[in-house]
Amino acid sequence: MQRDVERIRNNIKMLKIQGARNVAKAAMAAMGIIARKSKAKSREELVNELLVAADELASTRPTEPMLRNALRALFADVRKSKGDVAALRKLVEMEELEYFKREKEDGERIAEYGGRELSGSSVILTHCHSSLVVSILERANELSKGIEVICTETRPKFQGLITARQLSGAGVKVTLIVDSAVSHFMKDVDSVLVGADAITSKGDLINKIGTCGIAMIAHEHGVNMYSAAETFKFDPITLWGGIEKIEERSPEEIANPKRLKGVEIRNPAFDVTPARYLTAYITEMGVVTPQSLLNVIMREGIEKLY
Ligand code: RUB
Repeated sequence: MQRDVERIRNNIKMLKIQGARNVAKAAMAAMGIIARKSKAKSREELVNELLVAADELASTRPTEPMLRNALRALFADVRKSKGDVAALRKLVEMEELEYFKREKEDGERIAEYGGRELSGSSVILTHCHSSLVVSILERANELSKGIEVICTETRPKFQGLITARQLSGAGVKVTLIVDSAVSHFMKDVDSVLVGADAITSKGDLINKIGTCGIAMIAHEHGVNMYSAAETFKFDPITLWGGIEKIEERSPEEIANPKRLKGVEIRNPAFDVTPARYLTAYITEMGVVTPQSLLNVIMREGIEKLY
């Protein structure tokens, strides 16, 4: 069991599991593994094992509120529950299943809303790899006479190649470009669509490094800028002025520091795009402007985020 959970944790850290949704799903799967395989003899012992693992998983990617929200929602129900260790095992397994079911349904809804919203765009630019973006673009391709997608390669870890491969495999026309070519191609683009790692109470978007620059270029060209995101990407700490922490990854992902003596290498994984550069979030509740997203989340019940 320990090894399974450690494997999940390392795969998240090494980006073998990447993208906010996949990371949150992997963490919930780890909770399920513990519930099924732990040798804990009492409820307290099992809660403790779950908490230690959840803490370690949550620290793997600091800029992932979806991961934290999923774990927080699980522990809120654990706290409310009664019964012995066997009852707790069942509860955690059920929570895992429910999480997967809801995540799938939300994803399908977002693919449909997004597909319809973007089916009028012939050329769409995307950045990095988002599972939601891929399913929206596949749906838009089905609904229209065929779209063309421009994918950035997404330095330093080249997640854009995953997007390019998946879309091309699904029969979408794909062009791959280097990140710095975005401005050159923007005149041919109808819409930009990216994923989301976190959304703040002001409607600002935190996504893969480079997103903000792309949004500013899109704005300059009058091109629509969308982000696909479940409302579970909303970070409640930002309601009280908490600032989303931006993950800084190893310099080795960029260059070998030994060959660049005296040079500081910085490698932030994400950046913040102000709400004013975004046309709308494509969520499971519909296509919502960044300025009204918080109202929509509040109306639907913010308590699910605790
Ligand atoms: C991935 C990234 C994605 C979001 C959304 O960054 O920025 O746009 O996580 O993905 P990394 P999804 O590769 O560093 O994890 O829509 O699948 O949740």
